[in-house]
Amino acid sequence: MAQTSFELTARDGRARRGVIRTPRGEIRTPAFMPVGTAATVKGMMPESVAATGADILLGNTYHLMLRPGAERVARLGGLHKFMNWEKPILTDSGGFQVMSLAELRKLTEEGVSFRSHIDGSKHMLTPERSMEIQKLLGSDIVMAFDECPALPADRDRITQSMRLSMRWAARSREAFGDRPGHMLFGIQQGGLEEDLRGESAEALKAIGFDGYAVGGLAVGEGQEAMFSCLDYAPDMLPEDKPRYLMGVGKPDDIVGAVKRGIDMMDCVLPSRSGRTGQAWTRRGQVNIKNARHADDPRPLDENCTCPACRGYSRAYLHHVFRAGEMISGMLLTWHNLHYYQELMQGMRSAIEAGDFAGFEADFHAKRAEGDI
Ligand code: PRF
Ligand code: ZN
Repeated sequence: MAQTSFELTARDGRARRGVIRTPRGEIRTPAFMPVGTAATVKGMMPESVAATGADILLGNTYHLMLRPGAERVARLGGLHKFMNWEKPILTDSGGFQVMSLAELRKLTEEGVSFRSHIDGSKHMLTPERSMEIQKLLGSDIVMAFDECPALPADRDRITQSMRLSMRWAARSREAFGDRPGHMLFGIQQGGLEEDLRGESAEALKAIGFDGYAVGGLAVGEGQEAMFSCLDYAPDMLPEDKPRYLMGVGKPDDIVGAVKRGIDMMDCVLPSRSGRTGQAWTRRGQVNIKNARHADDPRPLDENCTCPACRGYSRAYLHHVFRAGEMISGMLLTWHNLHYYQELMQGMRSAIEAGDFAGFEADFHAKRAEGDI
């Protein structure tokens, strides 16, 4: 019997409400996955991440293979045990991070060789090695190994890169094998070219995956271009499988993506911006560094039930940020992740109620009012 499944429970327009079932728990979709790159969501205890409402975390092949090493994590009982997170984990396959972080990269048909950004040591990632690492980590949702060109890129470059990614997708599928309880997702590429997105979708469907990601977006093209692509790209993928938009995004990107049929997303934004003094609220972005908060006894958002908003004033959050105290990043990250999860819950409820349009209108109206 298959130990994983995806069920769609409601739809409203192109927006979808569903559930992914895995042996480690259910993932309510649309889902936002906090990023736990180095076996931690920076500044958060795993139980706190769970308390924000997250059903699943994202981990990274690239970072974990370099430090502490996939074989070591496996010897220590796998990533879930290592980081004390028992719910599902999705791992990215590494190619994207190699291209943005590693040094002396060399791309061939076989894979990509590179030097570590940490200590300069030499490594090679191939579809086969990426599948092996993700298995050693014990990832529940494994991503196919792909290449993602930065945009803008010329059509020829995007075509060659997409076709290479599709050959790697077939090798990923072959190397992954049959692993009950674990899912393998393919990644659509093709830049902003509709026909290439279509060719990529057909190649992936012919191979057959448990879920399908839209890759290659949010790489410098801007929101309008990304939405134009999302007007057609998700519909090229199988209806009955989860669709994951990789590396997205700001709250308004997320709402626009869900409206266009996306079921899963991840982004470092809520956690990273928490550490740089940026908070996200229903009224938009708040920069806690700003001097206007220094005497403000009110919480970041009086309607928010997170620990940062229940227990602390803007004045305090401003002070601890200015003073460089660790609690600053902890509280703002908690608030931001709580806000993101509340946004997802709001969309899930709106889809169930058949009122995604009403949700979207409220979302934009509240932001237009601006911070109090
Ligand atoms: N491929 C992989 N990881 C990714 C991307 C991709 O295209 C993106 C693009 N936004 C983020 N993370 N494997
Ligand atoms: Zn809050």
